[in-house]
Amino acid sequence: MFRARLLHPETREPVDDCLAACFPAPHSYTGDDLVEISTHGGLVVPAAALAALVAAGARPAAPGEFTRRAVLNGKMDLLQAEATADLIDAGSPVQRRRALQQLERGLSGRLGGLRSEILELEALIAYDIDFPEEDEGPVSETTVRRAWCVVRDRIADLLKTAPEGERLREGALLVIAGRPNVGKSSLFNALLGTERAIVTEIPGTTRDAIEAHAVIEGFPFRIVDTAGLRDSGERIEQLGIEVSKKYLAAADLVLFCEERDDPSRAAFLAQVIAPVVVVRTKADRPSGRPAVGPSVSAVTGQGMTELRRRLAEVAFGKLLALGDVEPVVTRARHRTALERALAELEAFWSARMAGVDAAATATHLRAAVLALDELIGAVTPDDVLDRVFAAFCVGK
Ligand SMILES: Nc1nc2c(ncn2[C@@H]2O[C@H](COP(=O)(O)OP(=O)(O)OP(=O)(O)O)[C@@H](O)[C@H]2O)c(=O)[nH]1
Ligand SMILES: [Mg+2]
Repeated sequence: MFRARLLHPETREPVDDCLAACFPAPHSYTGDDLVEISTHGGLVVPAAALAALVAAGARPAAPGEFTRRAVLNGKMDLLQAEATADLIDAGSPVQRRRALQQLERGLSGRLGGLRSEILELEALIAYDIDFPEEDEGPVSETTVRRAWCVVRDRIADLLKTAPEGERLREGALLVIAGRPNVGKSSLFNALLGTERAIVTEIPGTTRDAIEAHAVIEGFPFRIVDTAGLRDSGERIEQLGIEVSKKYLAAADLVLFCEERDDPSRAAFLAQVIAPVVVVRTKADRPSGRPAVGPSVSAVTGQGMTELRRRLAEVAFGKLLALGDVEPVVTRARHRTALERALAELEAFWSARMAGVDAAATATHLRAAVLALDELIGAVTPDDVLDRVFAAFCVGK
């Protein structure tokens, strides 16, 4: 790192007194020779510095270009590159911890292990390939079957983390529903910790769905407050109710609010596909019969801790049970690659059972390895790289 005077290459006019840090290859972020120039801030100086650099032959980087170069130069794999983007975008503690774990090769390591296991399985059947006429090779069928089962189950287990893993990147869509005036907006505000939605004693106050981000027990949620569900002749309210129904269809989970036993609850539950948490609202008020689910009060805060825990459990129960060490797949790209690997492993066994010769069955194992290699980024077609880095911002 040294102090330098930045001159315009043509006019030789001094542009700034700046700091330059040199990172010689291969020890830089990208693996190339890299110089980082820190100029004074403001509007004019950085723009003039950039103009001088462009005049000297530089060009602005494309979105994600630095990380893309790092991948191509073998400084990190594709999963680590995705984790870099996830770490920057993280909006909740669990997202940050997961991204960091992936950046530290948690998922890459697991996939590398699976890859070796498939290659070992291929080695086990090598004798059958070399001596197809022999009945019984030196490796028993039980050994082959056990090795196959282990790797297949491990891939299937990893795939099971995909629904909640993908939800972790997007935030779980939590839709608050119930009859008018039961306290939905009050609960929405209480979960957000700010007075975002309007609350009044008039039924039908919320006309349109309102969406906001919130962190519950460290997990990301997108919470939607909706118009209370009822048969309304009023046009705007009716439109709001239609919007509520659309959100309900897309929900990851639904928080159904009722002030007392709601006779419409059963009909409502029958229509919703997502898991539903039923809460009794306004718990600070004396009520008749005991509640079916948890009771909460948006006014006193009673029951809110239990409710938060319950919501995190319903939306992210599998991840909670896994803990922080087990790797998780968080993108559709991961899921489809693992599905391909799993399908090839299944095809391998069916072919073997059908008496297909060993050399032909081995092509399925190689295809499974290729699917994992593409996932890790060991062999990466350009269009895959394009898709991964399209989501990056400039300068990363
Ligand atoms: N005592 C008490 N009153 C509450 C509580 N939650 C909401 N209320 C009151 O109940 C009324 C309705 O609250 P909202 O949060 O607007 O209810 P809503 O379900 O959003 O109503 P709509 O938008 O009309 O469907 C307001 O007068 C609130 O002050 C609570 O926990 N305790
Ligand atoms: Mg409301």
